[in-house]
Amino acid sequence: MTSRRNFFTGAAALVGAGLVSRAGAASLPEAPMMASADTQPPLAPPNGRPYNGVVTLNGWSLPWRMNNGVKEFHLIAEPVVREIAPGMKANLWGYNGQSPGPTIEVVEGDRVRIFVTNKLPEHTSIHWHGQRLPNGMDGVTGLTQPGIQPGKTFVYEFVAKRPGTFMYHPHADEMVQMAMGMMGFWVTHPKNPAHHAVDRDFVFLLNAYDIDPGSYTPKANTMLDFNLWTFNSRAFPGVDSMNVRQGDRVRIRAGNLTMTNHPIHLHGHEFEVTGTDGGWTRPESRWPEVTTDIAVGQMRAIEFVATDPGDWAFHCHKSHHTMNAMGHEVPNLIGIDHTGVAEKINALIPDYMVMGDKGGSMGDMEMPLPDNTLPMMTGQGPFGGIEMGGMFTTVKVRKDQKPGDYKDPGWYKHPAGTVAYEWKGETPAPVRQRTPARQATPAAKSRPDIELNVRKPSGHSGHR
Ligand SMILES: [Cu+2]
Repeated sequence: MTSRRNFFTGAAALVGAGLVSRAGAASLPEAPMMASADTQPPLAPPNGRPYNGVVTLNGWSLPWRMNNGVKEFHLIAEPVVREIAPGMKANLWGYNGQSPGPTIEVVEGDRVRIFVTNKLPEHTSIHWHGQRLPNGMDGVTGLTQPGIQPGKTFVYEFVAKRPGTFMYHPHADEMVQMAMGMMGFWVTHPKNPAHHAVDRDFVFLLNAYDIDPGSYTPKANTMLDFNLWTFNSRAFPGVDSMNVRQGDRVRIRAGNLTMTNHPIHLHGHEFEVTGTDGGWTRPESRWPEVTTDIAVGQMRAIEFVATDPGDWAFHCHKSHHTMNAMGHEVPNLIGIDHTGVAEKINALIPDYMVMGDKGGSMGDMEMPLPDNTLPMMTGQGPFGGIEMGGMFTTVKVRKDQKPGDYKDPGWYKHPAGTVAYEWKGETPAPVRQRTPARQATPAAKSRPDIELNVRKPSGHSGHR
């Protein structure tokens, strides 16, 4: 690990929260660092105007200092080591010790000054995705500013005019820098904290990496064939659960900085899309859904009332995005008798397993893995293997979760009689539909059972 800082083990994960240093306001603000990939509690604003803080899934919010009424932040662009899930670390590029970088939270109307120090081996910039700002603060290398060269610090300054959901990322060698994990979340809270108030407000970015099993560094030129699909650069079971109190109004905001769309699906509740990249949606424009597609470069805020206790799955509905590192050249052998094939392959490759003739279920199988990779489908639940990884987590709704408490309450304890159970009686063969006698032909009669008769339409009169 080349650039890993030495943190005091056991000390608070957050190092150097940003107060005005003794050197005075003329100096750079401190750049707090985060040593942990755990979800941090919301950052209570120590100064400035009040707001209801967000919780970044497996992330944190960046402290600031006030300098003559200006909120000053300091981002360090640098190589980091990110734990993708227990058992796998990746050499990424990020900000202030983690990838994605810290969430930046400001209030509508705040004057914001962000110092960006570049500790990468190549130039960078930061684009403040979605913001209204002076053109020269937009962060597009070559178009609105020169690149920030290694070792240099640039200053961005603008008024956060529009409340809503934003992201930040480089506009400099962006294929490489975003493939390496350079991105972060930004929330501009409304001036009046009562506007759009919710009980829990979770944020995360959708991202993807292509890291060969056993290696540590993403392949930067991959366009579609990623093998790690992540929420905030974490793959399930490394993604924390979102823990809420029954009856809470819950908002979840996600921004998509991958190169494909993600239909994000919530179990057990309907939600409405209350915010997009461009701001809050008008209440009369909303409709209920259980899945919303988030296209590339988009942000969505969904809201629902957590009425029903339980451990509710929350995941991307593309099944390949709820898997971890895998090869895609795996033939589908369902229904094919491959007795003997595995033995022959085992003679060449010990411990090889063939995708099953009864389906692919591997949740409870253990195939030896190279170091530093994750099994394809791994998470363990209270009833066994969850058989998913990647873009998957849970919303845990509990009656006794205290307001403001984000701790994981453990697995849901189901009331008696509310869990699907095994039928222990007789299981007779299914009754199939008989061909009606008036349609029966001698040929049909010779077949034992016919499940379906299809009558084809004649002519095209209906197609005008
Ligand atoms: Cu997806």
